[in-house]
Amino acid sequence: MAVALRRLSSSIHKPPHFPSAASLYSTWIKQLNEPLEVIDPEITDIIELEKARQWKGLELIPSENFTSLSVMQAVGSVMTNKYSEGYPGARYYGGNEYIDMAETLCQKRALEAFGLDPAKWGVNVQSLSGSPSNFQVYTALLKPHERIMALDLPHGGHLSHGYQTDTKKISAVSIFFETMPYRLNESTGYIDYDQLEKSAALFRPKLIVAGASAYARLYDYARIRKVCDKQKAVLLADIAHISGLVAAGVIPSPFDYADVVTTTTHKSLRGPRGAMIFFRKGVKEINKQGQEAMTPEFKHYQQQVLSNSSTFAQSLLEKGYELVSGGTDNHLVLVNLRNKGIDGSRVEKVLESVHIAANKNTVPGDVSAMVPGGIRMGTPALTSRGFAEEDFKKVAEFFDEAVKLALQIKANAQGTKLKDFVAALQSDAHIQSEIAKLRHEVEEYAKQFPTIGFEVETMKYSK
Ligand code: DSN
Repeated sequence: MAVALRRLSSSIHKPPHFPSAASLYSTWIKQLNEPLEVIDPEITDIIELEKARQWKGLELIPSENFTSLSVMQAVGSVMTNKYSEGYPGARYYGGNEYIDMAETLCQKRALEAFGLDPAKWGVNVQSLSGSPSNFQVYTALLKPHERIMALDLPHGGHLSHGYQTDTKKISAVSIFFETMPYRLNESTGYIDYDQLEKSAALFRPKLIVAGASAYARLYDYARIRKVCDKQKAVLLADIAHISGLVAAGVIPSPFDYADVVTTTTHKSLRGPRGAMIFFRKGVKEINKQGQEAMTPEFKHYQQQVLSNSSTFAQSLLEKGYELVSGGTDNHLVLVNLRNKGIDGSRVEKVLESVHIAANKNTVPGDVSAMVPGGIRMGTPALTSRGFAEEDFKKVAEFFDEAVKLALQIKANAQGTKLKDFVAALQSDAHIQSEIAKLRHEVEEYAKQFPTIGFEVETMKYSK
C-alpha cells in the first residue's frame, strides 16, 4: 500500500500529465495485483537470501522446522483481509461465513490430530504464538496474583511460564501472577518430582505447568497430575516443542492427565506459525480419525526425528560431550560445554559463522543467561529435509570441528570478554580461513538435501 501511495503521489506531482481519475484507478488496481518481485524488489531479495540460508545451512534449532509449500499457500491468501473477533457463528463483524468454515475445519482437524473426542475436548485455534496462548490460559483460569509453578528457565523451562530471578521479574507472567519454579535434580538432569511435590505443598499453586523448551527427557504427567489433585490445581501441559511427536504417537501424550494443553503449530508439528489451546470438557469416547498429522508418513517422520536425535546424542557422547541428563528421549539434545572449557555463546557464534544454526542455552548451575554453559540442538528441521542417522553423525563431526575452532579462537583472543572473542573470530586470518573451509564443507553437505517450499532452480542465490 505504501508503494502504491508513493507511486500515486509521484504521478500526481508530475504536471502537465495529470492522469484522469479513471486512469489513476486502473493504475492503482494494476499495482495492487502486481507480484511482490515487481512491487518490492528489496523485500523479494531478502526473501531470496533467506531461501539460500535455509538451503545451504544446517538448521539445528529444535523449535524450528520447514513447513510445506501448501501451508505457505494457505497462510498467504485473501483470508488475511478479514476481521473476525469472536468464535465461529458468534462474530462481532459480518461477512465471516468462510472464516467460520475455515476455523471450524481447523478446530476439527486439531482435535483429530491428537485423537481427541470433541465431546470431551475443545480447542481454540486463534492464538498467534505460544507465549500469548499461555498468557491467555492464565488470565482465563486464574485471578491476578494467583500462584503458578513451572520448570525454572535455567533448568529448561520457558519465559512464558513466569521466570523471575531472585531480584528481578523477567517475564511479565511473574508480574501479574506469583510464580515458583520447580527444578532438575542436578546430579541426574531429570526433573526432581519429589522436590516439586514438597514445594507445591508449601506454595499451594493454582496451576502447574508441565512443559519445557530445553528438556531432553519425557514428562511424567501422571506424577504431576497427582500433585495437582492434591493441591486442587489446574494442570497445563505446554507441548509446544513436542506436539508433533505427541500427534504421531511416538512419545506419551499429556491429554489423559492435563486440564489444558497449549502448543505452537510450527515446531515439531511442522504447520503454520501459530498456537492452539486445548481444554477439557466432559468425558466421552476417543475419536480415532485423523488428518495430515495422523498419516503414516507423519508418524514415520516423527520416528525418524527421535532416531536421529538418539544417534546425534550418541555421536556427541562418543566425542566426549556431556549432555544434560546424559542423553535424550525426544527431539533435542542439551550439550553442557563446561568440561570442554568453552561456553554456549562463543560456540553459537562459531556455529553461525560456519552456517550451522543452534542456540546457546542455560544449563543447571549457570549464573548468566547471556553467556550460558550450554548449546541446544534439535533434529526436526533437518529430518524434514531428509537427514537420517548417518547424516547426524556427520552433523556431530561438524559441531565438534566448530567447538575446536571456538577453543582456538578463545586462546587467541586479546581479552576474556565475548567481544574480544568476536574480534578474534573476525580478525585472525588463519581462523578466517579455517572458518571458510568448514563453512564450505557444511554448505556442500547441506545442499545435497532438498529444499522445502521452493525449488533450487528458481533461487537467485543458489550459487
Ligand atoms: N522460541 C521457542 C524455543 O526456541 O524454544 C519457544 O519460545
